Amino acid sequence: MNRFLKASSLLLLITFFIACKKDDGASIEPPRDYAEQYVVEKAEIEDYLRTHYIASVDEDFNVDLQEIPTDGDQVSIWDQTEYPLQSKIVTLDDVDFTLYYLVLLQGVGESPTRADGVRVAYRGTTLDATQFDYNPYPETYPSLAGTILGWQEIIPLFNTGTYVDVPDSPDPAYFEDYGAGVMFLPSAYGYYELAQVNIPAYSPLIFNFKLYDLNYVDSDGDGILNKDETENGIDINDYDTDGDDAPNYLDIDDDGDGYSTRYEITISGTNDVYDFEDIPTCDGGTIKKHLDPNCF
Ligand SMILES: [Ca+2]
Ligand SMILES: [Ca+2]
Ligand SMILES: [Ca+2]
Repeated sequence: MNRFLKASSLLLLITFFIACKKDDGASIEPPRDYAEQYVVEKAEIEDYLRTHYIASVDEDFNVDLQEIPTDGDQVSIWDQTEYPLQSKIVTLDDVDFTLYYLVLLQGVGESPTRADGVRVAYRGTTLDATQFDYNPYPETYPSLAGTILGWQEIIPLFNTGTYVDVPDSPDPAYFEDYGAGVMFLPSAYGYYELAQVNIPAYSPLIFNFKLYDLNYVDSDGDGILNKDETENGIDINDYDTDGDDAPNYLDIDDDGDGYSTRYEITISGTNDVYDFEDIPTCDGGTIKKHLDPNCF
């Protein structure tokens, strides 16, 4: 997707210069209202799900989605039961969005947070089946936070796979039992008003993706991995111990007591920090001390 971001910047620049040449002083059209635009796209996405079917899923979980022909008896993506259609409700600017997705395989390993590194392969298409990107081999992204919002919401619902490298075998190593799925995203969770190569502005996007591997990240460098900056499956964006609007994974003083988390979890007399599980509670306390504003 970096490629797209670059392409997008270039495109913006070109568009800007063309716009300037054509009509000096003309203002750039503001992005459309999320709620209004989503009404249109939700209908488009649901129509797609009711008029297309899963023609095939191969052994590498590459999916072929096709339009149901007139008088065809294929069962739509919406109605089929082999890969029951799933959805996740998310909120952006007070608008609730339904992100539809299919689980082709859950995966057996770990799940990333929205700010962890991932190794993925994917194919991206628009609803009219235009392929705008295709990366069939494992590609590394240092953080999901640098990708579109839809990836940040859906990929963490899957698990990584197992790396298989047979010693002395000339065959390349590979992954098995990895998470694989399909996501159907409204454009607010893609590129919205920013047109990309082969993606017009306000295009819903379909990604067929595989999650092979992940790399846990410590975004705020406080010594605690993002995955441990929350609990009970709460999205790391929504976990904010001191309520200062900086979620713990981006807050260097999680409990807001004036002592940095790193200081609080450093083992006395050393420069090392405790493993997360070993961070002590305060005397008589029940929560780890970096989350307890009553001590440090
Ligand atoms: Ca951290
Ligand atoms: Ca905070
Ligand atoms: Ca603190």
